[in-house]
Amino acid sequence: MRVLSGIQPSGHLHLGNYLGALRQFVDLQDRAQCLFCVVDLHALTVRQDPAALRQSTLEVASLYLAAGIDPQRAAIFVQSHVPEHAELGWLLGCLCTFGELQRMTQFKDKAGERESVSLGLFAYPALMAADILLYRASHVPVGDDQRQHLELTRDLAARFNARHGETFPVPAALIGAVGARVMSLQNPHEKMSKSSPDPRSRVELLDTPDQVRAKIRVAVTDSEREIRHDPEHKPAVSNLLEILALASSQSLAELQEHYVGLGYGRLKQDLAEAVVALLEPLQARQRELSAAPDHLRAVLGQGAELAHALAEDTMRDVRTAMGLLTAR
Ligand code: ATP
Ligand code: LTN
Repeated sequence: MRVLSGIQPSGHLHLGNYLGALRQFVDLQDRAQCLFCVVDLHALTVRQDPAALRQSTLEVASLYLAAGIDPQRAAIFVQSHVPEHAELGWLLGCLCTFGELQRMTQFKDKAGERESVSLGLFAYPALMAADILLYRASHVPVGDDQRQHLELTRDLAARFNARHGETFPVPAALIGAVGARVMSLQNPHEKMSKSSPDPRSRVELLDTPDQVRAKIRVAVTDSEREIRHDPEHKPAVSNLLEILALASSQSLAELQEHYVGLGYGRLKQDLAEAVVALLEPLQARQRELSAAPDHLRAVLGQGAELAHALAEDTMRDVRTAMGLLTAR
């Protein structure tokens, strides 16, 4: 089993990134060869401030470590440190059709919000497929929103193999049963996202305990007072229950029973304290790491070296298979 996944340094990480992705990364490192990448080239598909992007890249890397990824067991690296990502992204872009990219819902959502749309934003899924196939990954842990991109990656792998000979395994998505789609605290019909303009919509992993409490206190709820898990009729309360289930390691059934006769205020108080407790050890480790930037740089250097060796190997096969002439 070889695992690859990535998170964009496009802002501050939030509970959705943790529960949908990062938490799974930590569990997988004992069972598989793992590569976790900070996908800075993907962040550039929308406009970024250069200094903020550099800062955010280091912050995401430090949160990988703070969450419990062990650099002795898993490679942690920055996408742009391995230039083969961009090269394979181009080659896969030549296999991928305009129609396929036009059907991507993430593209439609993100393009709809802005007046100017970059070629990079359109080609984003081809680069993501390259991230995965470059390491011949077999499994990709992601949140539910990435399902469609993974399907396209699988199609591209199969298409490449059919046209150019068996080169890539067809990778499988690993999507958790709970936590794969954490919703906004302000609109339970939208996913929690780094780029939402309303900071109250998300709990960030580096929020202070008081910020966490305040955001949960003003989270929207549903009509009627009953606390039950019913995403269709009670989307907001169901979202709070799911987050609480994960943060406190209790089942939804246990929680539902516990809250019979209790009100939303109580649920929110308990949730706030559970989230504060979940984040506290992670924040303590992150503070230590940010005080030792050389250590983080060394981890990223070592990760890039390992990743680069694997990437070079794949690219030799890919260039030959596609008919590119070797330089000598
Ligand atoms: P942006 O808002 O800038 O698009 P994002 O918050 O969606 O960013 P990504 O970097 O695109 O974050 O995603 C990193 C990982 O976190 C992916 O595996 C993605 O599926 C997962 N993820 C993102 N948001 C959520 C969410 N609300 N619930 C569960 N998983 C999520
Ligand atoms: N598209 C992903 C981020 C991402 C990714 C990857 C995830 C880029 N490359 C490779 C898994 C594997 C997102 O979360 N928006």
